[in-house]
Amino acid sequence: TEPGPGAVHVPGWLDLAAQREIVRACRQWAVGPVPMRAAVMPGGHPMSVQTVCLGWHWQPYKYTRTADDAGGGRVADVPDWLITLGRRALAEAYATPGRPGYAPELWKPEDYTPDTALINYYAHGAHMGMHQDKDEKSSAPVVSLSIGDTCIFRFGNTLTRTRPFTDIELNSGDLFVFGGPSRFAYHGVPKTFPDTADPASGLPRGRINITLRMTGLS
Ligand code: MD3
Ligand code: FE
Repeated sequence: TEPGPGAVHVPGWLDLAAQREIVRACRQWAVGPVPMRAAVMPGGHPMSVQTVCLGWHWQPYKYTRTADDAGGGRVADVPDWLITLGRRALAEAYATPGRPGYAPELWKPEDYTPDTALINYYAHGAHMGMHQDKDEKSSAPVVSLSIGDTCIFRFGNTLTRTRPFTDIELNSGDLFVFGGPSRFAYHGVPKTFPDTADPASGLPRGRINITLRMTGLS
């Protein structure tokens, strides 16, 4: 399904075994070398979402090599397996003939080398307001992986943070790729649904979202 040009949703892309492996890695990243934290907005309010970064450290609104708002350490690298997963995600979303949103011209999977990954954790009640991701100096696609609780993802337009937008349910295992004309659209997560992951799945409570990006920085 394709809510906008370059925006491709692939429900259930990650199987449960892959989701569990990713959760295991996330648990380790969350403790260090730079611990997961709620970034503090310029007005002084902490975000309700907690974030741990790989490759580059994101803080509102810039990327730094060291986490000067979280102890000053250097964040862990993006592991090769995650870069490979990002290339597979692009191949699936853009380069699979017949899939809605098929757009092999938007980005070649082999040219996709994400140098940062942001891992967001939504405890019950956390949300993310409408925003654009424009701290990256590259227009490479963003690959998003969702694990755990179902959420409402709000996909807007490039010009305003308001309507028109499309609300889409994202479930555990879903892949979303945002490239081309969708790369700089406003988006947010107004709501998550507590305890909607299958209790037999062994997944933690809450929601995890991983985004892979190319920063264009060096
Ligand atoms: C559309 N995260 O970390 S992922 C973010 O679920 C962020 O945690 C949300 O927005 C989350 O910045 C949404 C989907 C997403 C990520 C980046 C995008 C959608 C995007 C960039 C451009 C357009
Ligand atoms: Fe975003």
